[in-house]
Amino acid sequence: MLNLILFGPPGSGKGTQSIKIAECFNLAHISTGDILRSEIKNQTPLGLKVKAVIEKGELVSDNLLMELLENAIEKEKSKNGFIFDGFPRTNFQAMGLDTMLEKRNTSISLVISLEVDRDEVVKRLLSRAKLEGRVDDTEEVISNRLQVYHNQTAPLIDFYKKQKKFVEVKGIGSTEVIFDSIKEIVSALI
Ligand code: B4P
Repeated sequence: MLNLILFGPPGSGKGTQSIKIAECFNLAHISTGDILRSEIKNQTPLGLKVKAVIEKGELVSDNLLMELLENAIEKEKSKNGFIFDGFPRTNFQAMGLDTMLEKRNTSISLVISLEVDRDEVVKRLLSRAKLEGRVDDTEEVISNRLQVYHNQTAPLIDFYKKQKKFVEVKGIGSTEVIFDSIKEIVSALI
C-alpha cells in the first residue's frame, strides 16, 4: 500500500494538493478538516461538540480524532492506499496512526511537507475568507491556528525525520507546478 501524509501549516495547500494526489495515484483522501466541517454542517452530536473548538482555531481532542480516523479508514478498502490531509497534528495522533496502520500490516510510506511562509499562508486564508466565508479564516483565528501549528504540530517534523520519511516541497507557485514536484517524488516510491 502507498500511505502518504501531506504536511504543512494551515493554508499551505494540503487540501488542494491532496485531491490531485488521490486522483492520480488512486488513494483514499482522508481530510480530518473536511470530515469535521461536514459533521458541523449536519449538526451531528460530534459536530455540535467540536464547533466552538474549530471556530477558535484550536485542535479537536486527540481521542475524538482517533475514533473518527478509525471509522474513515474502515470505510475505504478498494484503493491503493491513503493520503492523510491535516492528520496527524499531534504526537499522540502520529503514534496512534502508526499503531492503526500496523494492525493492518502496513505503514506510512512518506510525509510530504509543503513549505510556505507565514505571509503567504495568511494572504491565502484571508482571500479564502472572502470567497468561502470559513469561520476560522479571520485574522485573529488564523494567527491562533499558526501558533497551534507551531506548538503542537511542527514537532512532528522530527518524529518523521527520525524515521527517514520526511521530504519538503516548495509550496509556493502554481498548483500545477507544485503538484508536478509531488508527483515526481511519489512516482519514485512505486
Ligand atoms: P484543515 O481543514 O486541515 O485546514 P487548513 O490547514 O486550513 O487547510 P489546508 O492546508 O488544507 O489549505 P487549503 O488547501 O485549503 O483544518 C481546519 C481545522 O479543523 C483545524 O484548525 C482544527 O481545528 C480542526 N482539525 C482538523 N484536523 C485536525 C486534527 N487532526 N486534530 C485536531 N483538530 C483538527 O488551501 C488554503 C487556501 O490556499 C485555499 O483558498 C486555496 O485555494 C489556496 N491555495 C492552495 N494552493 C495554492 C497555491 N499554490 N497558490 C495560491 N493559493 C493556493
